[in-house]
Amino acid sequence: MRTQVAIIGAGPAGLLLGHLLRAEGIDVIIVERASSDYVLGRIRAGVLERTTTDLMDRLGLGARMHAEGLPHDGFHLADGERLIRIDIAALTGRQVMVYGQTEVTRDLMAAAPERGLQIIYDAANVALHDVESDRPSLTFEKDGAVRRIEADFLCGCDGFHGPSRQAVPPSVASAYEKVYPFGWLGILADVPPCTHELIYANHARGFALASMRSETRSRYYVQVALDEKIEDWPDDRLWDELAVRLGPEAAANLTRGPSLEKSIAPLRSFVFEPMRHGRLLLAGDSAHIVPPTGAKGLNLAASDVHYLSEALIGHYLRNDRDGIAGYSRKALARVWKSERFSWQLTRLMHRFPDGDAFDRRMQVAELDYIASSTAAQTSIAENYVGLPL
Ligand code: RFL
Ligand code: PHB
Repeated sequence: MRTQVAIIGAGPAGLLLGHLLRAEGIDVIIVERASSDYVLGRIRAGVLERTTTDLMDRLGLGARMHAEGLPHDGFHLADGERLIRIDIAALTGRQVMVYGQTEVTRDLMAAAPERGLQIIYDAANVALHDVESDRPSLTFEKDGAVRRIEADFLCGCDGFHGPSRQAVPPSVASAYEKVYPFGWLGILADVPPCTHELIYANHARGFALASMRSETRSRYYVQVALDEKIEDWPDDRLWDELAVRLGPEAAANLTRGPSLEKSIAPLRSFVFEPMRHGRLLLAGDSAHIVPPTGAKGLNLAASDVHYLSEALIGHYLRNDRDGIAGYSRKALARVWKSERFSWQLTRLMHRFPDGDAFDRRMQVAELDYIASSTAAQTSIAENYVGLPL
């Protein structure tokens, strides 16, 4: 098989990129290790920046998102005593959209056949070849046979554990990493959310987040130690813990119900540089990870894909070679700013097992400052809604 662009991974980064290239008539094949059901079964991001919703609109795929998604004007930081509202709409003139990654993925998947976007699911042992040459290729196994796809470019959209990043020789790359000493235990349940807006709570027993997917489906998280297991957290224990950590106001409105999904995710910050090596281009979680506290992971994948699609479209439609050469620098400038914001909010809102009394006083002082300063709230708001492209 031969194509212009071969994409590894059919998560949001790969699907968005595939659609943006197809919209300009560029030939694309996506190769995905998992099945489509497996991809849709993963419960992840819930908050979309305008940059992400704009991409869906540009593709003409935003109708269901606008009909079913919930535009939010603000969110809250809770510190055990008070709720600090960050009025993102008043402070930035922008909103965020609460619409699950699962739904974004579903919309992109559903539109693939009619737009000529070929996705090969259940592709085992994907391997990248000759990325430093003008004729890169990838191989994979499907239905007992080994297949090869030759392409002009390979795009690594295969998440943190995929093979693309490994195809960049360590001698030309740098990786920066911070692993946090805790994870998030998430629960999804068909119960109405306890508040209209998200609450990020710093409580003595650890962080908690009240989020949602719709008026009837809630998503909550609690900070847990890395050695904790799902079995340690029957639904009742989790609801009790949320009621304590989110504070009395939220607890009074907390509707309990059986979990549809429960999982633990470790938290890390990670950046891999550069995001291009020869004809291999990385986008999304394959190149960087943020802790979920700032709701930035999916949105960063979308902004990478915006820059990468511009570069590839310039290459094919305008014979512009500079776009590809400049992709990594452009994408990383935005990545590092999101890394900073996600790290700062994570540090502010969690209880660190190795934190001392001084660290705690710093959190209290920072929350006090945020509560009393429009400048501080504006800084948080403009990062939360997403920095300009
Ligand atoms: P994905 O979604 O991991 O997709 C990668 C795809 O590549 C496939 N793959 C392979 N395919 C072929 N061969 C291989 N060898 C392969 N190995 C892997 C995988 O099967 C998969 O289909 O990466 P992508 O597309 O870069 O998208 C990134 C986002 O998924 C991620 O950043 C967000 O989910 C992060 N995130 C959040 N982001 C936000 O913007 N807002 C949020 O509110 C938010 N909340 C979250 C989150 C992530 C979380 N977890 C579980 C990590 C909340 C949580 C709990
Ligand atoms: C979610 O709803 O899954 C969610 C919302 C906000 C975050 C992280 C996750 O910061």
